Amino acid sequence: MIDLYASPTPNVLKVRIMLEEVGLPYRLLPINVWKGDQFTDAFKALNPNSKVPVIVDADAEGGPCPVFESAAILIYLAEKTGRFLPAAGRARTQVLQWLLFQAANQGPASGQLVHFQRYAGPGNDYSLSRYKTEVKRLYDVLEGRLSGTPYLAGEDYSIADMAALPWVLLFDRMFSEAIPFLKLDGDGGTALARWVSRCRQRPAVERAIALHAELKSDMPTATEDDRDRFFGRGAYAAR
Ligand SMILES: N[C@@H](CCC(=O)N[C@@H](CS)C(=O)NCC(=O)O)C(=O)O
Repeated sequence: MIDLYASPTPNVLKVRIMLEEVGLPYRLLPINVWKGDQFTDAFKALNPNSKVPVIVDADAEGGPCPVFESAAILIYLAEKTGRFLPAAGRARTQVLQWLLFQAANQGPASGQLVHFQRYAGPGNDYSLSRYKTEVKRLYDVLEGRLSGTPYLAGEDYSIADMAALPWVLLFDRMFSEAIPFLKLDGDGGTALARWVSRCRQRPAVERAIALHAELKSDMPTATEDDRDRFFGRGAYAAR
């Protein structure tokens, strides 16, 4: 059994897609990041960086194995099951390259765009523009790649696709009215939109998306102090 420490967020959805794809039994343990569950000693023993997702694989060789960072979790599950990551050679390098592109670029820039578009409020135009521009640049990189191959790593669907898909879906749903380039315009449109449709034809992807949508955000019940702690501002800002 795998325990998945979770909140209703894109980084967790990546792992859920993989778990649904490979069919390993798992159980969800909700973490209320707005109330600070991620800062407890028990959680920090699993992830000293205080973020979800985290998994604990109870059936790992040598005893229960905790893994944090969504890309590391995807690699762990791929190696455990022998699926969605070739064992060696160029094909493996391609998957790891696009997986790390996601983890080092699309993920962080998208997180900052959410922050400045949704939470930071007035007076942050420079930062909003900076992250919008960076996400647009990354969309162009994805568009260029997917114009030439059906999936990010080439001919085959892989953990790199599972990593990149959730942010693209979230942005289409959440911000495409305010930021038009984030809109997915269906089968006739961009290579990115066609890739999304291709991924969504997989029953495991649709299942994971539907299950994940049942997880409700704790944000509406967060107090101003909870928000300050979460964003590292006010009394929680570094001095
Ligand atoms: N690079 C990390 C990012 C994880 C991350 O940012 N998780 C967010 C939710 S999507 C979180 O736990 N935030 C809590 C916090 O920042 O205190 C990964 O890919 O796993």
